[in-house]
Amino acid sequence: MTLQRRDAIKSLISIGLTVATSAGAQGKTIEISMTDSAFVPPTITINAGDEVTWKNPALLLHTVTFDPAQAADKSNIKLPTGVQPFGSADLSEDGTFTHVFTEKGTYTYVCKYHESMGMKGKVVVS
Ligand SMILES: [Cu+2]
Repeated sequence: MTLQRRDAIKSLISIGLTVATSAGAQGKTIEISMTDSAFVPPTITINAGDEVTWKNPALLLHTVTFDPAQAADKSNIKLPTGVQPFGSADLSEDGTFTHVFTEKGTYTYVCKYHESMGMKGKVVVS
């Protein structure tokens, strides 16, 4: 391997490291999109302290609902012990909702308008 190539590879590696660590202590931001009847991706695995932003590019109203009292089927909502229910208001086109997950565990949620169509998601915080 020539010196030049090694330098090129080294600088690529350092760019990668910079990107990976730039969010640093504040955690990463993960984006979830909404189609007409699904969260994309439906399941994510993140670290405690990461922030998740849901974006609704669809014309339909959607919600991000981690509250069993608002779900048609309470068993679609799961929260780690001690975590209070939470969720968004109605999200119209281009609406967003952001939540920082500080407690480890498995969370499941729904869009309360399209739950019966299978609009469900899961966040695993490790
Ligand atoms: Cu919906």
